[in-house]
Amino acid sequence: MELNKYLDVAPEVAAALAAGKPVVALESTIISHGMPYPQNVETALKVEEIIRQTGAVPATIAVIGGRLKAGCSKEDIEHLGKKGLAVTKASRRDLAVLVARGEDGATTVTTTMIIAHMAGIKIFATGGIGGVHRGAETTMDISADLEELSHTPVMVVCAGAKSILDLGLTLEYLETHGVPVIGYGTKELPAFYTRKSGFAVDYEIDTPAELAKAFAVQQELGFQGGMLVTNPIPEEYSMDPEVINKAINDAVAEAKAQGIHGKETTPFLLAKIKDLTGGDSLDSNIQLVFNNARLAARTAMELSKLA
Ligand code: PSU
Ligand code: MN
Repeated sequence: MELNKYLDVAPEVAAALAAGKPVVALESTIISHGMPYPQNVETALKVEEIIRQTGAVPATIAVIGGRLKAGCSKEDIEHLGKKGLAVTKASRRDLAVLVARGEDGATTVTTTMIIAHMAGIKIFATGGIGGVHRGAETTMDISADLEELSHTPVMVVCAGAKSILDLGLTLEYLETHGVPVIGYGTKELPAFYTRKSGFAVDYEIDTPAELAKAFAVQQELGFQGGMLVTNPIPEEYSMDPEVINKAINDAVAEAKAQGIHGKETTPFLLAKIKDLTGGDSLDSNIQLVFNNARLAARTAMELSKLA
């Protein structure tokens, strides 16, 4: 495949892809905007280590000095984590200008999928995806992540979505756009901090081999879209639903009162929830990312056997 002239694939990632070995993409908004320094850097490096230990090659994705990176160095990750909120949160509409100007960007689920696909990476692990926000019937605030899932062929392994979103409308949107929503070992959509949401997923799948098979068939059918795998947070790290739901409701009310909108909404809500739960939510967040990285790596290994 001819690679995009703005893309740098790290040597280790390029070698793995050329040899048909498993590779797992990781996003960088979670580093710059999702967690405080230094836990963000520690977590990002640990996630890479977990993927390696499982048997795949990690590729943290970001925009550094206007270059699209499929595979960040340790220094890149340290840079993104230290610079934090000063790194532009980069969605699809931001990429061209950031590259043209030679700037940095922290990639969301959307842009991580885009760059992963450019590089030839098929599986991506993260924490939570964006979705249809509560009140979207008036604000029209719907994450570009859903649109990307509808037309970019990358499997996204996440812990569901936070109920800062309207989970029911998020599922409706994904249905309309033809994105399969899979529960890993569950029939219920997990709600990030908790294993349950009250909403059903489309299919329960119980093994990485079956996940890989479903994704391979989707590609062989010539479908261009992605697949969303929702992996419940391990029981021991899941939060008390009452505590977390109160924090989420308070955060949503505060965002409304302060008139927060646009791309600031999600980072504002995430930071507020962390304040309100005194850091307990950060610990859960870190653990669920580890759990998703493991599943993504195991699935990438199964997928590489099918190719
Ligand atoms: N939801 C989370 N954690 C996150 C994000 C969303 O629970 O870190 C980040 C991801 O990078 C996601 C982005 O792609 O926020 C979505 O932002 P928006 O809602 O502005 O599209
Ligand atoms: Mn939005």
